Amino acid sequence: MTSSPVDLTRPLEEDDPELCDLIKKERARQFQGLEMIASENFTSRAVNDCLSSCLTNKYSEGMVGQRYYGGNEHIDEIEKLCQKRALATFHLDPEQWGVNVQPYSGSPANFAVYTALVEPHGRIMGLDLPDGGHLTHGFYTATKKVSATSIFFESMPYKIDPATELIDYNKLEETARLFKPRMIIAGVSCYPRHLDYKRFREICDQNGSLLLADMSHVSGLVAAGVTSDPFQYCDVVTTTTHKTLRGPRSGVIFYRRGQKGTDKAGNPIFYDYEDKINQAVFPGLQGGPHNHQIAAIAVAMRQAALPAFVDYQKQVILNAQALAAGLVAAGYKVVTGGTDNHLVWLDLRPSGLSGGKAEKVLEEVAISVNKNTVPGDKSALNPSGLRIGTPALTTRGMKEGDMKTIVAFMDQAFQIAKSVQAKSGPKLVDFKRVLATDEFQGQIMDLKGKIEAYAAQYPLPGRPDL
Ligand code: DSN
Repeated sequence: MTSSPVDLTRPLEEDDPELCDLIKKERARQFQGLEMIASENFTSRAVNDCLSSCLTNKYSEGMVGQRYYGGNEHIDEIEKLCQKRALATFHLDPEQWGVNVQPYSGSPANFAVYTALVEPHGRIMGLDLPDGGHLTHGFYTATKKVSATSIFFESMPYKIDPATELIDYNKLEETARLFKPRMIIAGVSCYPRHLDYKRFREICDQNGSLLLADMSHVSGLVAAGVTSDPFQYCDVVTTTTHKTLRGPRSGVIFYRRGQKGTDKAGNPIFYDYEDKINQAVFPGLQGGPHNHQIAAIAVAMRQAALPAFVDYQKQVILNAQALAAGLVAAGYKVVTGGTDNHLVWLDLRPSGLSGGKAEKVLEEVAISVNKNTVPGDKSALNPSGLRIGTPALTTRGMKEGDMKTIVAFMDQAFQIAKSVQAKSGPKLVDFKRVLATDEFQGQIMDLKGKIEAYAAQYPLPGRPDL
């Protein structure tokens, strides 16, 4: 018996209606709700087009002009264009900075940098995870090395000063003097203030340490010139491309190149990061570059260099500040009292709610945020706060007035959460059980209806169908 050939030209809707239906449901969820996860955004139709293009078919291990496979003449042009745009978007001189656009995302980008520039079990310092750092900057507990950065390298966290809720640069300086790290990472996953890269540089110079900025969260703000600039002070800068930068899910590594200075005899000394980083990405850690992602980064970088992108990033910050101010006015505690960037860090301890319960109630009323530790939390498993971001809603066109409305929605959700907790007691499992009862589902559905009607006023970019 012969089988009938699969029609490889059918659109998803016809080829796989079951899967297509799930994607449509997710698109509807994104459209109907309020996406306020600080690391998320809505990318453009043009970026989506690259991601679903023929570029996904091609293997191209190696660098531009030096591939291990044939047929890469167009891929080379695409990767070159992406590199050129990435450097231009961040106002970098190609004589002084190079860029690798092949990392699959931020975690592989960071690991490639450590692999390239820190010897195995070499020392790394990053902001502690419970204080707003990222897993890839190192994380371990009393019983477990959680992050691969802590398994394969020796990581030492620096922390936030509990009194100011700001990075404790003095303490970092003191610890770095003792620990003598090979690399210090200036980077955050949840921190609402500008980073002092100059101070990081000074501490690095005191100890012969390299300075890596992981600007993933704020790279869109950096491109727009509305936050502090890591390139002025850092040796290497990594970023994801899908957060404030509003591109595809991917990662990029910028590294210094060219002349570093002169030795005592007056001979030039050159940076040696380029080959080490390129070789750590491939063949060290990755196989073929994801060319559809690289093309999509090129598109996003072009968009990020347009004047409208500066307006967008300014609005992202204005919205976050309006959100923070509204929450404070409504009686909530915002870590550091406000924000300079795209996120608000909410401490729910004074409100008597946990991050998990608040996240759950907001999810039920179609507001997506994530629970997050706050300074002083004892366990990363039971965080006391929320991280709330404005990049995605700003992309949909929302402004400060909308943030006021959203604060009112959130306040109503938190009041429901408090009533639920009064009945359920402290355990999350009991909280979820009581929340699911008719008594509370009526209030939840009512609020959800209002929020979905509100969100639906704002268009969603990207493909109109999927
Ligand atoms: N998941 C991203 C974030 O939310 O910050 C980074 O891994």
